[in-house]
Parts: sequence; C-alpha cells; structure tokens
Amino acid sequence: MSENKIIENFYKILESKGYKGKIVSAKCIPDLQKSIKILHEQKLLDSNFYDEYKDYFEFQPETKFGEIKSLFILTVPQPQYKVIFHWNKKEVPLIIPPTYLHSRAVIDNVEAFLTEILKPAGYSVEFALVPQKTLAVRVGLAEYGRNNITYVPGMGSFHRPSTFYSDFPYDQENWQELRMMDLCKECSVCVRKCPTGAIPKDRFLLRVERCLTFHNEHPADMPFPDWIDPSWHNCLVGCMYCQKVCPANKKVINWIEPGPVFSEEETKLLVNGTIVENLPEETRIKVEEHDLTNYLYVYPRNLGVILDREQ
Ligand code: B12
Repeated sequence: MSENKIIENFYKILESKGYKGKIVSAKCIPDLQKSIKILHEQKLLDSNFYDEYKDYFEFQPETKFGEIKSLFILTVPQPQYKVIFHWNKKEVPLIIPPTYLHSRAVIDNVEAFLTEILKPAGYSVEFALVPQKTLAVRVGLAEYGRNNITYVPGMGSFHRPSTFYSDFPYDQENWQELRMMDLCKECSVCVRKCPTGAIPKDRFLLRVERCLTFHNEHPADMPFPDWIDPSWHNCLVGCMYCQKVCPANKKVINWIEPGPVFSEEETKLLVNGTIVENLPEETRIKVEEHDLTNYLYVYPRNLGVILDREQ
C-alpha cells in the first residue's frame, strides 16, 4: 500500500472509531524536548515537581526498531467513574476523573489499531513517553484551556492522548503555536472555582505546587500540606473542580460510568492500605476488573480524609 493510502486509511478508521489523531514528522522532537526544560531553566516550574516528572520532560527518543521518522498522536474519549464506598451505614459516592482508569487498555487498543494499519506495509510503532499536551496542541489536535488541560472538539477535556514513534516516513512538521481556546479569553470560571488558587491570574502556566491533584497523587505516606482544607477533596484521586465548571465540557460533564461498590468491610480494608494481593478474593477481583490497582496506594490518605468528614 502506498504511503498516501496508509495516511488516508489512518484518518478514515480513526474517525470510524471515534478517536482523533495526527501524524507529525520526527523533526519536531528537538523542539518537543526543549519545551518544558526551557520553563524549568526560566525557574517558572516548582523544582520538586520538575524532578518528579523529569523522565517525561527530558525524554530520550529511543526505539527497538531504529530510526524514528514520525510520531502518531491519538486521543480517545474517556469517562468519569463513580465508586461507592459504605461507611458508618452511609453510602459515600466518589468520582474518579477521566483518564485514571483503564489506561493500559486504551494504549493497547491504540497500538493494535496502528499496528494493523502500519505493519502490513512493514512499519513499526512503539509507545512514546512524551509531554502529551504540548504535542497535542503543537500539532493542532487540541487546544489548551485556561486550566492548562487540553480540549478536543466533541470530547472537551475528557480524552486521553497517547503517542507512538514510527519509522513510517512523514515529512510534514505541521508545528503550530501553543494555543488557548478562544472561549477562555472571556472566561475565568476555573480560576475562580479552583479552591487552591492553582490557576493563576497573572500568567498562563499552572502553579503545580498548588494543584490538589499534584498532592493527592503522591504516595499516602506523604501527608497533605496543612494549607489544604479537607473540605476541598472531591475525588478519590485527582480533582474535578476546574473541569466541572468549564463551559467547554458542557456536553461531557454528565458522562459518568458506574464503578464498583465496596461494603463497609471492604472500605475498611482499602482505607487501611491493604495491598491487592492481601484482599479477599471477591474484593481483589472487583479491584482488578475496574482497574483500581494502580492507585490503591493513595487510598489510606485520600479516602481517609473524606471518610473522616462522614463521621
Ligand atoms: C505532570 C503531569 C501532571 C502534573 C502537572 C500538571 C500540569 N499542568 O502539567 C499534575 C500531577 C498536577 C497533573 C494533574 C492533572 N493531570 Co496530568 N499529567 C502530567 C504529565 C505526566 C505531564 C504533563 C506535562 O508535560 N506537564 C508540564 C507542563 C509545564 O506542561 P503543560 O501543562 O503542557 O504546559 C505547557 C503550556 O503551559 C505552555 N504554555 C506556556 N505558556 C503559555 C501561554 C499560553 C497562552 C499557552 C496557550 C500555552 C503556554 O507551555 C508549556 C509547555 O509546552 C501528563 C502525561 C504526559 N505524558 O504528558 C499528564 C496529563 C497531562 N494529565 C492529565 C490529566 C487528566 C490531569 C488532571 C486533569 C487529572 C485530574 N485532576 O483529574 C490534572 C489537571 C491539572 C491541571 N489543571 O493541569 C492528562 C491530560 C488529558 C487532557 N485532556 O489534557 C495527561 C495527558 C495524562 C493522561 N492520563 O492522559 N498532571
């Protein structure tokens, strides 16, 4: 199959699956590698934050297949999930925001789709650990919201971008300016509703060290800083304040899929930090089926603070 036919096929199947994506030349890599490092050098990013995520920001493009000629960035719609805990004879429903669950399945699906298109013509793909938002906006797949999350038409911020390196030859750079949605120019509802003040008024770049998510994704043995008011917690992990009030999310905001229901006994085990292998079989299966294993490590603190409010 000719290269043009492959590209045509890529966009056709992409659309039929409800995904969106772009192909970009590997010539963009040096620019992408610089994008976050520059902000660090200008001392605009919290240094603890930068060190924690250095592997993403200073990524090294290496593959088993050899020379990288292009990058495929695809994004897939993602829902919120509602998990119900039982505590003190009450139901405590908690949201898990989009993109936390089933990430492996999404990435595997995207990889299978790309492999199906490219392998018969002799091309390879390999997952790329890159700053996804920057790339998505640079190639015109998404635009930034004022909240620093990216938005795709029809999906709002409820999408998971993933990128793959390939040896498929592609020369177009289609590298664009970083863009904020037009809607945000007249809107600052996320700035006002963020309880921690993480979305600044005086600059675009998020104050990550103020973002609730930055703290609640840390391992549970790192207590929340004192300035975080317990009433601010609104999700099992992550936070929905800025996405929930965003007018660009109007169409997706009520997309909530049911998650598991945990009995009082099970809730106790989870808040006590029981590792997945030590859970009773029925609970373990529930946790694994709903892909909750990756974030169990935050439950003792995150769920603990919320359940304390329910006393
Ligand atoms: C580090 C990280 C975090 C950190 C830091 C957040 C942040 N702002 O980057 C923490 C832990 C706080 C976090 C939180 C969340 N994250 Co996060 N995170 C990442 C990660 C690993 C890297 C992102 C990154 O590169 N950050 C560095 C900053 C500097 O980059 P940036 O935000 O793109 O900044 C650019 C712009 O500011 C631009 N810029 C500078 N000046 C200006 C001026 C203007 C006008 C414009 C337009 C642009 C601009 O330059 C910067 C560099 O290009 C990615 C995964 C990945 N591999 O990319 C997920 C990722 C970005 N996160 C994701 C999600 C979903 C979230 C949360 C929504 C989770 C939640 N709460 O539910 C929150 C959102 C917080 C927020 N408001 O930004 C998704 C985003 C999907 C999407 N729709 O965009 C990703 C892609 C992971 C995934 N699961 O798919 N996250």
